[in-house]
Amino acid sequence: MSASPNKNCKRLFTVCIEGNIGSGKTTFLNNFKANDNMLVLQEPVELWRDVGGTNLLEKMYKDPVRYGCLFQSYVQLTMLQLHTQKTNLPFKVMERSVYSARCFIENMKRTKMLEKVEIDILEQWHEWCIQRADIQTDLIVYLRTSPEVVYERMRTRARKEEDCVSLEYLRQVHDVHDDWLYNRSLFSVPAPVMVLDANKSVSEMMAEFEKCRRSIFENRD
Ligand code: DCP
Repeated sequence: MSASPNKNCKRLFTVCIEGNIGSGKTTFLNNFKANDNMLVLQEPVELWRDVGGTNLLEKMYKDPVRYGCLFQSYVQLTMLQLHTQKTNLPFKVMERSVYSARCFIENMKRTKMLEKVEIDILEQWHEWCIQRADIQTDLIVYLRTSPEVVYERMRTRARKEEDCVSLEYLRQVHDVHDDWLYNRSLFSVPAPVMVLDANKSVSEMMAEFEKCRRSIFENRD
């Protein structure tokens, strides 16, 4: 772990779980469901798969040039909806965030997948969310993995939309996350970052989860 959460914080304490595709965010997040003082918000992948009957995730992978911008714009909306979901509980734990949505936009920029004007608009939306929306975050948990490990996991889980996702693409997505949260050389980091080695097996990750959970509770009270 490389950081502690903000101390003495009595308002809602928000944690975002981040990491590459297949890094184990959902499994890690689900462990928090045993705590009845936490609102646990899974990433809205199901919404992306069914936008009024259209599987936008599938369209994005099949034709990223045509649908990449539209998809990322919808991701930003649905993530913003999670950030702003009200609760009376003291803790909110989210899978991904508006912040990491920027990683995918950055990758589309690096690989020249989108037109400059599309990137400009997505970045303006992102900037507006960061500056104006109530998306305050207290801790980022970065499930750091190697691209080879997540590639194997992704093949094993066999989500049909991800059939065409290559190891090369996972390397790109890894590099953007690492530049952002590990090397700290990309866009700004909105909260302290806890880096966990998520190449570990599910059972080994339980110990990491316990450390993380304790640290969140200890640092809030
Ligand atoms: N995705 C994307 N752009 C985003 C967010 C997600 O293209 N801004 C894609 C990548 C995946 C799918 O959506 O194909 C879900 O990705 P996540 O990494 O967010 O979720 P996973 O289900 O892979 O997470 P994990 O396996 O870590 O639980």
